[in-house]
Amino acid sequence: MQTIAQAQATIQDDFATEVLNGLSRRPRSIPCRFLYDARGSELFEQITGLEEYYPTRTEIGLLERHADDIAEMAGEDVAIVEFGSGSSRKTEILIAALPELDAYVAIDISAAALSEAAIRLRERFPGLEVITVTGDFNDAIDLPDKLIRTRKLGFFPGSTIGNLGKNEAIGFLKTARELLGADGALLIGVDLKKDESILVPAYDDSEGVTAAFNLNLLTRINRELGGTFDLAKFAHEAIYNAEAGRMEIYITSREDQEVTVLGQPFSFARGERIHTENSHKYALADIAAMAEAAGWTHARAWVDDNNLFSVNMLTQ
Ligand code: AVJ
Repeated sequence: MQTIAQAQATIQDDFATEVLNGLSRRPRSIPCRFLYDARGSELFEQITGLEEYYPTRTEIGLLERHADDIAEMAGEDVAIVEFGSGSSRKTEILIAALPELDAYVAIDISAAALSEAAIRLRERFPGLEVITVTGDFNDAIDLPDKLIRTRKLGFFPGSTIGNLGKNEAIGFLKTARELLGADGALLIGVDLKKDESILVPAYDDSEGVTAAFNLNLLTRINRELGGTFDLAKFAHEAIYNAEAGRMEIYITSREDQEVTVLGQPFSFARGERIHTENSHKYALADIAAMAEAAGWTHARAWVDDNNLFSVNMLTQ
């Protein structure tokens, strides 16, 4: 067993290693999971309420509209296992629709988000067993032994799968399939391909919340790794890469400059970028193909009237 202090030191170490490696390679890139410190998670919550950011409200609309269908496919005496649960707001819709729910397992990298959500859910659903697991859902996860025989419905909303590359996404779907077991299912929200005129503002909003979310990574590096980034000298950039079918998020240097992190110098030319996130967009046929490549059956997809977003039920 690790102590909390040891676990925190490991996490810190991982951040230091990833940032130093990420700033040293070309093109520069830092894994997007580091965007979600306490402030980053708060800013992401704000993003989900933005007019330009259609995914959250569209997915919530789909879950509400089709809750009964979803519940029927899920069946009774099932446990929900959520990958990257965040605020668990969407899960509340599912839990309310699944009266015979055995347990809810919430997995997230933010301990703060987990405990806040657990308190709220235990209050709203007093009979429900809420189990929190702090960790990266891409890593191996140990479910409590008592859930071994319980049928499991995985829940992976928000198009978080879009952060992964296509092969990584298939890898995740395979791992989830093993964790959820032979009688498990997976309910997964996936953002759909659409016109750039909708996509770009969704990742570069007029209020600058997404910019603050992205640039907060530099604030985190300054605080946790003794970085010297001047935020005024960097800009948020969001572009659609049509060939790769994804939004790409960057932090771009506004001028030639030098920055140090953990005492190590890094020089930036004007216009030089740090790649901080990918958000892949898929057609329904791509989703079915990825699911099948991972051994799942693409049993059903629910899509809104504007074809913005999809909620998909994968079964064995
Ligand atoms: C949490 C990965 C689904 O890609 O839409 C939103 C993250 N980044 N705005 C997304 C995000 C900038 C979001 N995901």
